[in-house]
Amino acid sequence: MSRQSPLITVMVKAARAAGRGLTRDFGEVENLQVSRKGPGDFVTNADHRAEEVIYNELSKARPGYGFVMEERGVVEGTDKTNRFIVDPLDGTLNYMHGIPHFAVSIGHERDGQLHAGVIFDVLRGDIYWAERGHGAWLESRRLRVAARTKLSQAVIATGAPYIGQEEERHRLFLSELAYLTQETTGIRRFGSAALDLAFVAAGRFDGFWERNLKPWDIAAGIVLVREAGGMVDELDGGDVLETGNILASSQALQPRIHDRLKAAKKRLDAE
Ligand code: 2AM
Ligand code: CA
Ligand code: CA
Ligand code: CA
Repeated sequence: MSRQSPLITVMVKAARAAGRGLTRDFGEVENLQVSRKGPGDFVTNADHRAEEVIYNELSKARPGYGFVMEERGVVEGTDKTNRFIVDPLDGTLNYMHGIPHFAVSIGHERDGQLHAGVIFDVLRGDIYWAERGHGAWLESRRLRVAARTKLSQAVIATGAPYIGQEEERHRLFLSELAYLTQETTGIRRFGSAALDLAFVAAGRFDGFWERNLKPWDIAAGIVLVREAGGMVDELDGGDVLETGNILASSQALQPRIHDRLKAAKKRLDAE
């Protein structure tokens, strides 16, 4: 049973509408207007345009709902129980460089709990969606996290820190990478946290970890992974939407990856 609820239908429509603009402008990278939010943190007119389209679509279909958006920030709603968490373009750096790997991510929170998520893999045309209690889906195909139980057979995705972040963060990442490259089949770094999580839900990646992400990077993906039977945790035991330090994988692999990441941190602390 893959019938989308009215809420999911609305979220999918907004994601597709934003995707049309992103697809149209993708070939025209030389015309992009780019500005800088930090030393390695860019935003383009394509990000802003996509966010505008999503905001207009969603606020028309669900008046009163609140919003948390990467570029516009928080828009308080009159409805205090429902809120959308929006990343209009996840993978801006890929987009700017003409690398065909980026997504639209729309999460939905109800009563302070993640409730639904839609991730649109724009260039492949794939809609990933999930709603609490109704499973995770790629179009009409039910998703399950991978069944592999051995770390030695696992492909794990991650995201690296970038220019402008503290040296400590870079050192921790390199330590984590050193542990996991030695014990897994492969490590991947594709540059869109939303798609990394969608790929975990789809059983392509066996796991994904990254630190310091924002709620809009991961809200939709968390619902997808959980509804695909996987686990999502904060790396040091806190609230994952607050810290953005995320580990997602299957029930079987989660403790194994966690153990290796902890060892990597301990090793660094002991140095
Ligand atoms: P973004 O493209 O929406 O900004 C990949 O590691 C994740 O981190 C992506 O979800 C990306 O989201 C975000 N990201 C990548 N480089 C970044 C940077 N320099 N500053 C802020 N966020 C970044
Ligand atoms: Ca950004
Ligand atoms: Ca993002
Ligand atoms: Ca973004």
